[in-house]
Amino acid sequence: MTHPNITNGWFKETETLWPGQAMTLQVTEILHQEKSKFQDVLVFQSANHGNVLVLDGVIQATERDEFAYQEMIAHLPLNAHPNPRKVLVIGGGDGGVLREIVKHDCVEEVTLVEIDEAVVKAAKKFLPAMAVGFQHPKVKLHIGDGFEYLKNNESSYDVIITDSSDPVGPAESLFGETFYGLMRKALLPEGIICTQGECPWLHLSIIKDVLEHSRKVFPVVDYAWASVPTYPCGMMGFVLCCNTPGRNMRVPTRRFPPAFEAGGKLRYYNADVHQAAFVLPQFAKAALAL
Ligand code: SPM
Repeated sequence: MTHPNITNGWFKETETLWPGQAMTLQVTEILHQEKSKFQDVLVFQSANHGNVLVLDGVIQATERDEFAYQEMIAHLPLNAHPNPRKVLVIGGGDGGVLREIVKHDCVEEVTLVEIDEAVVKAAKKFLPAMAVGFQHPKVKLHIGDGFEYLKNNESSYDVIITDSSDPVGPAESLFGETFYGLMRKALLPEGIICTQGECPWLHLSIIKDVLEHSRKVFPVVDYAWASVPTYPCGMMGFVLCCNTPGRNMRVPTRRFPPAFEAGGKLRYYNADVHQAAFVLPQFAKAALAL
């Protein structure tokens, strides 16, 4: 098998969203490649980052550091909510976010809406430590368009997580005001959303736009980040919005028991990291008016 992003045994991630720079990873074997109805799907085995999922040439998850992103996008909103019982995930077809959500015993039902079944199938075959999330009895999988799903499910969810790729290709519309309006309508009172919030080093103008239209829709909007080494610049943001005026999402409302945090069930998130994640470097704090 060959792939246009792999030359002489190295994968190179080039994308117009981060011009002039490229993450490279050494490839030991191409495990899967297909043009799905929506995008180019690639999974390769790397020399020291485990198996790697790539969509349209952009790294989505490596087995070495995926836990940082998946834990944060899940546990920030879930632990900011007083009692999350019904959760919706839009995107997240690798299953890693599901794996994290079901760590919350109070969650009764999780629905994942993924537009591209090819991603789910590839994850189940080649990324079993992430796709394990699909096996949980509380999880329902719906293959379809997140936009359409939201339109048909008003006032239904305590937490909505949008685990999307970047705002080019199939995920572009997930960064617009209309989508945020639909998410708000799909929330129950006290509901919280958390979305993939790009990188302040690269995308301040995209993030500013998203925060601006979020503020038109939600009474409380905030921004957090995590260190994810294989994403461009190693920094990944999260947009959090809440339906409850005055709620402070920076302090966890609920906490995992200390033994759970320390017992190997979590590798990135803990209650201190939750609070620290909202502390931004000055250039980002000022630009985003936080
Ligand atoms: N469940 C993992 C899916 C990952 N979704 C987010 C991927 C983002 C990849 N690009 C990062 C660009 C950083 N600005």
